[in-house]
Amino acid sequence: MATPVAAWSDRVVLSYNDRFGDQDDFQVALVPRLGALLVGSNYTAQASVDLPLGLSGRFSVFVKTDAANSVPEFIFESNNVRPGDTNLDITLTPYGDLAAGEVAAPAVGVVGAVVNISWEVTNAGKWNHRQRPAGRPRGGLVGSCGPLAQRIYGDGDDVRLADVPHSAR
Ligand SMILES: [Ca+2]
Ligand SMILES: [Ca+2]
Ligand SMILES: [Ca+2]
Repeated sequence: MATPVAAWSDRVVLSYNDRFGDQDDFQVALVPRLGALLVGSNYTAQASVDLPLGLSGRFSVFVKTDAANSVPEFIFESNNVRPGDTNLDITLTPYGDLAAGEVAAPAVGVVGAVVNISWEVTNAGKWNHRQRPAGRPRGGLVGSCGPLAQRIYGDGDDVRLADVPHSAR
C-alpha cells in the first residue's frame, strides 16, 4: 500500500535551541516530494541552503516530513520531525566595515585660499587573515571652504567640500 497522497513537502529548519516548533526556529528549505511512497520504501532528499546574512552561532537542524500534513497518517504523525545527529556551527559572514579616522584640518582657513584636509579610512571588518588587506586606503583632498563651526556630522550646517573616490591601485 502506498501513501494515499502523492505530493507533500519536507521542511528544513534551523533552531537556536534543541526544540522544534518554537519561536526561534526558521525555515531554510521547503522541498517538494512528488510521487506516492510504497510501504517499506524510502527516498533521499537534499537541499542547498543559502544561510541568511548576519547568522552566527550553534544551531540544531530539523527536518519535518509532510510539513503541511498533506498525508493522513492516522496516529503516526509524531515521528515526522527529526533532528540532525550533529549541530551546525555557523560563523559570521566576514563583513567590510569602513571607519573614518585621523581627520586633520588646519585651525584657520581663508575663503578663496585652499585648505588641505586629510583622513584615514580603516576597514575594521571581521576579515579572516587570508582576506585581510595589507594596506589601509588613505584619502586626502584640497579644497576651499569656510570654517566648520560645529563638530556634528549630518546636521544643517554641514557643507560638502568633495566626494573623493577610492580605487585599488
Ligand atoms: Ca527551536
Ligand atoms: Ca501527516
Ligand atoms: Ca509519521
